[in-house]
Amino acid sequence: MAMQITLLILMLATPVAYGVQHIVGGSTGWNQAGDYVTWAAGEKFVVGDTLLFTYDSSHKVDVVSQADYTACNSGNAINSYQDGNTTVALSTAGSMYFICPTAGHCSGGMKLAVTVTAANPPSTSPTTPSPPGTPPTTTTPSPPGTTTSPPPPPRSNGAASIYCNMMFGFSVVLGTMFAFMG
Ligand SMILES: *[C@@H]1O[C@H](CO)[C@@H](O)[C@H](O)[C@H]1NC(C)=O
Ligand SMILES: [Cu+2]
Repeated sequence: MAMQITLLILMLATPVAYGVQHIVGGSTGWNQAGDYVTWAAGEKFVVGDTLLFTYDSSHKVDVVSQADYTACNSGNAINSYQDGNTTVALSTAGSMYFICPTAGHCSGGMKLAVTVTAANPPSTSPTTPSPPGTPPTTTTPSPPGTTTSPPPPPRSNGAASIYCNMMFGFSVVLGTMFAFMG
């Protein structure tokens, strides 16, 4: 029993780092066949997530400004990668822009804009109007100890809710223990 308690305490003490890795272009990857407008529209980018660009040596990844994204100009790139397997951390809320600097590729559509949202937006801010017709998101908490996680794991409401679920599980376990002891 002491073992289980130690494990639970360890779980609680471990900071929850829960970022989603977005493989740019999905199974297509980063190349001229990709449609990155459609791909990005189907993803939800949150601070703490990462992008993974996979590409061959005919391509690169340049991080650029919005203006250079629009103009397909790689002359002022903020960052440039060419290792073929590039992870970019989405560390701040806002927009990020990527283009392939190989001649003709960006203008042919090899460009990506992502909008990154804060990890824990205020849930009930009266000044934040929610989009019409959006149902409230309800995540069914799974009991602790359940290890049925299908890949990829569904995004929960964030670290806070995971923490809450864990705290809930913890108190249930403690309560049960004390019920048996007393
Ligand atoms: C590419 O990078 C990802 C994330 O760092 C890593 O998991 C994967 O093993 C890498 N793949 C190759 C082929 O290096
Ligand atoms: Cu390219």
